[in-house]
Amino acid sequence: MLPDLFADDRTKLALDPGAWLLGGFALGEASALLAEIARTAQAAPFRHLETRSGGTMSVAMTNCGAAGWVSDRRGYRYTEDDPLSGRRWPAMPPCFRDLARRAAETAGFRNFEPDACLINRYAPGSRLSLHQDRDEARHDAPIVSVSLGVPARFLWGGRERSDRPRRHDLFHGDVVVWGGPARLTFHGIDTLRAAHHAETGDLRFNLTFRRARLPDLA
Ligand code: MD3
Ligand code: FE
Repeated sequence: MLPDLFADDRTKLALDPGAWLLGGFALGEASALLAEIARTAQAAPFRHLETRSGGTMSVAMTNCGAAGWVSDRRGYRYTEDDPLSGRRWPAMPPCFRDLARRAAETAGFRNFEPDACLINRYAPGSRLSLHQDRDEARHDAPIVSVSLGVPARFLWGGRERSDRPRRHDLFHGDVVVWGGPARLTFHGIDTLRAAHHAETGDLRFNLTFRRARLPDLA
């Protein structure tokens, strides 16, 4: 058999069936994305959400789009309003939606219509423990994630929490698309190491685009 010359090509790497790493896919737009993150955070500041168990997340979060993901003592859910302000979440910038749609299309998912963009901010020491994303109304749409700033070690397991996680480094401008059989994969982010990035200092940002609600409610 011929060797697969593209097996390690980061421009489009199959991590698993339904899971695609698009290495550097957002590099050319990264500065524009960071500017829109800063603008969003002026209206809806980053905050450390409470968990149901009374802990506080080490990752700071905010949202843009028609729906935003929140956690508090009542649990996890999507809301139309930012609980901090009582106002709608800031609109999703067109360049966010365009990027998410192009990435989904590149991975074979046509017509992705994200209505929620969760923005995560990691400082040195922040981590996100192994979890599934299953608070969305439908699991047929993919999830698109965009990494910006300091690199992180991404952990991804299988369909069971007990599946031994694999590790993968995510760099500035990397995009990952998860759909189909990969949609409910357990995943997380290892403790962020102290490092410097020219555009973000010691921070890492992650955009996660989702279809949170049913289309007729959008
Ligand atoms: C695999 N965020 O916000 S993005 C999250 O880098 C989240 O901030 C991480 O997990 C971050 O929920 C990881 C990569 C990712 C996102 C969603 C997934 C991987 C996924 C959904 C299903 C399977
Ligand atoms: Fe997640």
